[in-house]
Amino acid sequence: MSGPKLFSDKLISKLLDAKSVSVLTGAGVSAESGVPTFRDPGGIWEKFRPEQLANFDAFISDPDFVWQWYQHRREIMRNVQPNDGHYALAEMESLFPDFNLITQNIDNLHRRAGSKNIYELHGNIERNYCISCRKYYNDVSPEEKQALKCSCGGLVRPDVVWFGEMLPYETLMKAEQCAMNSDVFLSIGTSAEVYPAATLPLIAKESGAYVAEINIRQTVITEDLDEFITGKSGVILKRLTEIIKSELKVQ
Ligand code: BJW
Ligand code: ZN
Repeated sequence: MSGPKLFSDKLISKLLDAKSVSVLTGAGVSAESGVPTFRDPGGIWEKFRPEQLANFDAFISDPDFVWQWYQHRREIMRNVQPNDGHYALAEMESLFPDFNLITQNIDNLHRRAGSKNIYELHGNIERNYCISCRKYYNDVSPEEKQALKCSCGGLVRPDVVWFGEMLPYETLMKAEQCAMNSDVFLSIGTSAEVYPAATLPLIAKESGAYVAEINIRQTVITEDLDEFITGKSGVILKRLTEIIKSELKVQ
């Protein structure tokens, strides 16, 4: 394997011994695909404050504005492709006896890359549901410029988790179990500023896992973890997967 050393031998040996590996991904994992992050320079919240768009009150006070915002982001997400990081994570699923991908991303790129065991904490932008009867509307035309109305008369909203809303209960419980049971936990491309997702790497650490963070810059939790790996997740994850495969003698 050529090139500079990106991570420790300890991480490799922990991964080779691991029965259960879990990862938490955030917007940084999709940055190399061209999906804007939230809190980086040029990120989404530089133009719009979260409270303007990512909460229920904003939707109720101006449904069409919020709807158009999500239609715009759907357009971006439909036109991008998974990157090396998404593909590496999909491949990792077959390299470990138990591999869990917990994501805060709503962009569906992990699924498009082939990951199967996915826990989506903040929903999925491709789905919508009626706020009155919870009927789902998933094949909405990009041409729909106004917030859809359900057959029952209720407003149809994107199936994403806004500030002040509970995360899907079963998914969060499962994610917490994964964190508690993992031998190695990777926190990748997330600022770790949004709760409760941000507690998962810390839960894993408290439960005895070896916890590494992959990010282009340090975060608020870096100091609490075992290892910080600096760089783009696409590059790091591709390399990490190649090394694991070569050690395991997998083609
Ligand atoms: C790269 C890279 C590359 C870039 N490679 N890396 C005070 C204390 C504690 C909690 C709270 C509090 N006040 C309020 C709360 C609760 C609140 C919260 O956490 N607020 C904080 C901001 C303080 N949380 C909630 O409300 C949650 N619900 C909840 O707690 O329910 C219980 C409850 C209910 C009622 C009352 C009280 C409690 C819900 C959170 C929902 C978050 N929703 C969003 C929007 C989703 C829909 C949409 O997209 O429109 O989810 S917000 C946004 O942030 C989105 C993301 O999933 C989430 C996390 O962001 P992420 O992924 O980390 O992205 P960035 O941009 O922050 O970071 C990108 C990182 O990538 C950076 O570190 C870069 O360096 C890195 N990077 N390129 C590797 N190539
Ligand atoms: Zn309805």
